[in-house]
Amino acid sequence: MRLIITKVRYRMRRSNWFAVVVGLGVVLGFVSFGIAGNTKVNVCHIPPDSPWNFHTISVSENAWFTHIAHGDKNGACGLFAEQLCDDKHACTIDAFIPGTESCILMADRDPVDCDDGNPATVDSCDTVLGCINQMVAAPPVPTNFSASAPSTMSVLISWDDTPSETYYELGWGPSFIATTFIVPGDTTSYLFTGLSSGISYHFDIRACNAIGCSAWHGVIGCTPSSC
Ligand SMILES: [Ca+2]
Ligand SMILES: [Ca+2]
Repeated sequence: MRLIITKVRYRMRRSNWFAVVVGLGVVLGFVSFGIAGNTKVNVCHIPPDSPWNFHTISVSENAWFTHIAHGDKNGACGLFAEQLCDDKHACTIDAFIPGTESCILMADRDPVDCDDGNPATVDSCDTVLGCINQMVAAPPVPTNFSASAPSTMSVLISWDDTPSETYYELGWGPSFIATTFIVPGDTTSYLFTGLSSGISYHFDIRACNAIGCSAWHGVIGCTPSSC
Protein backbone atom coordinates (compact mmCIF):
# COMPACT_ATOMS: atom_id res chain seq x y z
CA MET A 1 0.00 0.00 0.00
CA ARG A 2 2.82 2.41 0.95
CA LEU A 3 4.68 1.48 -2.22
CA ILE A 4 1.65 2.34 -4.38
CA ILE A 5 1.30 5.76 -2.73
CA THR A 6 5.01 6.49 -3.32
CA LYS A 7 4.63 5.65 -7.02
CA VAL A 8 1.60 7.91 -7.32
CA ARG A 9 3.53 10.77 -5.68
CA TYR A 10 6.47 10.12 -8.00
CA ARG A 11 4.21 10.23 -11.06
CA MET A 12 2.57 13.38 -9.79
CA ARG A 13 5.89 15.06 -9.33
CA ARG A 14 7.15 13.98 -12.74
CA SER A 15 4.03 15.19 -14.54
CA ASN A 16 4.17 18.46 -12.61
CA TRP A 17 7.74 19.07 -13.69
CA PHE A 18 6.80 18.27 -17.25
CA ALA A 19 3.97 20.82 -17.10
CA VAL A 20 6.29 23.42 -15.61
CA VAL A 21 8.90 22.90 -18.35
CA VAL A 22 6.29 23.07 -21.12
CA GLY A 23 4.71 26.13 -19.57
CA LEU A 24 8.06 27.90 -19.35
CA GLY A 25 8.80 27.04 -22.95
CA VAL A 26 5.50 28.50 -24.10
CA VAL A 27 6.05 31.67 -22.07
CA LEU A 28 9.60 32.11 -23.36
CA GLY A 29 8.36 31.51 -26.90
CA PHE A 30 5.78 34.24 -26.56
CA VAL A 31 8.33 36.59 -25.04
CA SER A 32 10.90 36.00 -27.80
CA PHE A 33 8.22 36.29 -30.48
CA GLY A 34 7.06 39.52 -28.92
CA ILE A 35 10.63 40.89 -28.83
CA ALA A 36 11.27 39.85 -32.45
CA GLY A 37 7.93 41.28 -33.53
CA ASN A 38 8.80 44.60 -31.96
CA THR A 39 12.04 44.96 -33.94
CA LYS A 40 11.73 47.88 -36.33
CA VAL A 41 12.76 47.78 -39.96
CA ASN A 42 12.74 50.42 -42.68
CA VAL A 43 10.51 50.13 -45.71
CA CYS A 44 10.04 52.60 -48.52
CA HIS A 45 6.30 53.20 -48.37
CA ILE A 46 4.69 53.82 -51.75
CA PRO A 47 1.00 54.75 -51.32
CA PRO A 48 -0.93 52.83 -54.00
CA ASP A 49 -3.21 55.81 -54.73
CA SER A 50 -0.38 58.40 -54.75
CA PRO A 51 2.88 56.62 -55.56
CA TRP A 52 4.77 59.89 -55.94
CA ASN A 53 4.33 60.43 -52.19
CA PHE A 54 6.83 57.68 -51.34
CA HIS A 55 8.71 58.04 -48.05
CA THR A 56 10.67 55.90 -45.64
CA ILE A 57 8.81 54.55 -42.63
CA SER A 58 9.83 52.33 -39.74
CA VAL A 59 7.55 49.34 -39.16
CA SER A 60 7.60 46.33 -36.87
CA GLU A 61 8.85 43.08 -38.35
CA ASN A 62 5.34 41.69 -37.95
CA ALA A 63 3.99 44.31 -40.35
CA TRP A 64 6.86 44.03 -42.86
CA PHE A 65 5.30 41.39 -45.07
CA THR A 66 2.03 43.29 -45.40
CA HIS A 67 3.90 46.38 -46.61
CA ILE A 68 6.03 44.47 -49.09
CA ALA A 69 2.95 42.65 -50.36
CA HIS A 70 1.24 45.90 -51.33
CA GLY A 71 4.24 47.23 -53.21
CA ASP A 72 6.48 48.91 -50.65
CA LYS A 73 10.21 48.38 -51.01
CA ASN A 74 12.47 46.65 -48.52
CA GLY A 75 14.68 49.40 -47.13
CA ALA A 76 14.92 53.17 -47.03
CA CYS A 77 13.77 55.00 -50.16
CA GLY A 78 17.31 56.28 -50.70
CA LEU A 79 18.25 52.79 -51.89
CA PHE A 80 15.82 53.15 -54.77
CA ALA A 81 16.21 56.83 -55.68
CA GLU A 82 17.26 56.10 -59.25
CA GLN A 83 14.19 53.94 -59.80
CA LEU A 84 11.73 56.13 -57.89
CA CYS A 85 12.88 59.28 -59.71
CA ASP A 86 13.15 57.67 -63.16
CA ASP A 87 12.07 60.26 -65.72
CA LYS A 88 12.24 57.73 -68.59
CA HIS A 89 15.02 59.82 -70.11
CA ALA A 90 18.21 57.77 -70.35
CA CYS A 91 20.42 60.85 -70.65
CA THR A 92 19.56 62.45 -67.30
CA ILE A 93 20.76 61.36 -63.89
CA ASP A 94 17.80 60.42 -61.67
CA ALA A 95 18.44 61.03 -57.99
CA PHE A 96 17.15 62.63 -54.80
CA ILE A 97 18.04 66.17 -53.81
CA PRO A 98 20.96 65.51 -51.41
CA GLY A 99 19.75 64.96 -47.86
CA THR A 100 16.10 64.59 -48.86
CA GLU A 101 13.71 62.05 -50.29
CA SER A 102 12.55 64.45 -52.99
CA CYS A 103 13.54 63.86 -56.61
CA ILE A 104 15.70 66.47 -58.30
CA LEU A 105 13.45 68.62 -60.47
CA MET A 106 13.40 67.55 -64.09
CA ALA A 107 14.89 70.86 -65.22
CA ASP A 108 17.75 70.56 -62.73
CA ARG A 109 18.89 67.05 -63.58
CA ASP A 110 22.50 66.61 -64.65
CA PRO A 111 23.21 64.96 -67.98
CA VAL A 112 24.76 61.50 -68.06
CA ASP A 113 28.49 61.68 -68.85
CA CYS A 114 29.03 59.57 -71.97
CA ASP A 115 32.73 60.35 -72.42
CA ASP A 116 34.48 56.99 -72.74
CA GLY A 117 37.93 58.58 -72.80
CA ASN A 118 38.55 57.23 -76.28
CA PRO A 119 39.39 59.94 -78.84
CA ALA A 120 38.56 57.55 -81.70
CA THR A 121 34.87 57.46 -80.76
CA VAL A 122 32.18 60.13 -80.98
CA ASP A 123 30.27 60.11 -77.71
CA SER A 124 26.56 60.89 -77.69
CA CYS A 125 23.44 60.00 -75.74
CA ASP A 126 20.16 58.54 -76.95
CA THR A 127 17.12 59.30 -74.79
CA VAL A 128 16.10 55.64 -74.90
CA LEU A 129 19.34 53.72 -75.39
CA GLY A 130 21.63 55.87 -73.24
CA CYS A 131 25.27 56.46 -74.13
CA ILE A 132 26.50 55.68 -77.63
CA ASN A 133 30.23 55.71 -78.36
CA GLN A 134 30.59 55.35 -82.08
CA MET A 135 33.89 54.44 -83.63
CA VAL A 136 34.71 56.88 -86.42
CA ALA A 137 38.31 56.17 -87.29
CA ALA A 138 40.82 53.39 -87.69
CA PRO A 139 43.33 53.13 -84.83
CA PRO A 140 46.68 54.94 -84.98
CA VAL A 141 49.89 53.10 -85.81
CA PRO A 142 51.21 51.25 -82.73
CA THR A 143 54.20 52.98 -81.15
CA ASN A 144 57.32 51.79 -79.33
CA PHE A 145 57.45 48.66 -81.49
CA SER A 146 60.63 46.78 -80.54
CA ALA A 147 62.20 43.34 -80.47
CA SER A 148 64.49 41.49 -78.10
CA ALA A 149 65.81 37.94 -77.86
CA PRO A 150 65.11 36.16 -74.56
CA SER A 151 67.10 33.16 -75.87
CA THR A 152 69.04 32.06 -78.93
CA MET A 153 65.88 30.46 -80.32
CA SER A 154 63.22 33.08 -79.56
CA VAL A 155 62.29 36.71 -80.18
CA LEU A 156 59.94 38.82 -78.09
CA ILE A 157 58.27 41.75 -79.82
CA SER A 158 56.39 44.39 -77.87
CA TRP A 159 54.50 47.63 -78.49
CA ASP A 160 52.25 50.19 -76.76
CA ASP A 161 48.53 49.55 -76.76
CA THR A 162 46.57 51.87 -79.05
CA PRO A 163 43.30 53.46 -77.78
CA SER A 164 40.79 52.00 -80.23
CA GLU A 165 41.93 48.72 -81.73
CA THR A 166 39.88 45.55 -81.60
CA TYR A 167 42.79 43.42 -82.84
CA TYR A 168 46.39 43.66 -84.09
CA GLU A 169 47.79 42.15 -87.22
CA LEU A 170 51.38 40.90 -86.98
CA GLY A 171 53.69 40.13 -89.87
CA TRP A 172 56.92 38.21 -89.66
CA GLY A 173 59.38 35.97 -91.47
CA PRO A 174 63.05 35.24 -91.99
CA SER A 175 64.64 38.01 -94.08
CA PHE A 176 61.26 39.41 -95.14
CA ILE A 177 57.59 39.49 -94.02
CA ALA A 178 56.33 36.11 -95.17
CA THR A 179 53.30 35.58 -92.93
CA THR A 180 50.65 37.68 -91.17
CA PHE A 181 48.31 36.68 -88.36
CA ILE A 182 46.00 38.29 -85.83
CA VAL A 183 46.27 38.72 -82.04
CA PRO A 184 43.47 40.12 -79.82
CA GLY A 185 43.02 43.77 -78.93
CA ASP A 186 44.92 44.97 -75.83
CA THR A 187 47.77 42.55 -76.57
CA THR A 188 51.13 44.33 -76.14
CA SER A 189 53.70 41.59 -76.78
CA TYR A 190 54.21 38.34 -78.63
CA LEU A 191 56.90 35.66 -78.24
CA PHE A 192 58.16 33.82 -81.30
CA THR A 193 59.82 30.51 -80.42
CA GLY A 194 61.55 27.71 -82.27
CA LEU A 195 63.71 30.15 -84.28
CA SER A 196 67.22 29.66 -85.61
CA SER A 197 69.98 31.57 -83.83
CA GLY A 198 71.87 32.78 -86.88
CA ILE A 199 68.97 34.06 -88.97
CA SER A 200 67.70 37.65 -89.09
CA TYR A 201 63.93 37.71 -88.57
CA HIS A 202 61.69 40.58 -89.55
CA PHE A 203 58.55 41.81 -87.83
CA ASP A 204 55.81 44.36 -88.45
CA ILE A 205 52.49 45.34 -86.88
CA ARG A 206 49.33 47.33 -87.51
CA ALA A 207 46.21 47.99 -85.40
CA CYS A 208 42.66 47.41 -86.67
CA ASN A 209 39.03 47.99 -85.70
CA ALA A 210 35.64 47.94 -87.44
CA ILE A 211 36.50 51.07 -89.44
CA GLY A 212 39.79 49.75 -90.79
CA CYS A 213 43.47 49.28 -90.03
CA SER A 214 46.29 51.70 -89.35
CA ALA A 215 49.29 51.80 -91.65
CA TRP A 216 51.91 49.16 -90.97
CA HIS A 217 54.47 50.35 -88.43
CA GLY A 218 57.49 49.49 -90.57
CA VAL A 219 59.71 46.43 -90.43
CA ILE A 220 62.11 45.86 -87.56
CA GLY A 221 64.66 43.04 -87.49
CA CYS A 222 66.14 40.77 -84.85
CA THR A 223 68.63 37.90 -85.00
CA PRO A 224 68.08 35.71 -81.91
CA SER A 225 71.80 35.31 -81.19
CA SER A 226 72.63 39.02 -81.51
CA CYS A 227 69.44 41.05 -81.13
CA1 LIG B 1 16.87 59.73 -66.38
CA1 LIG C 1 35.00 59.14 -77.08
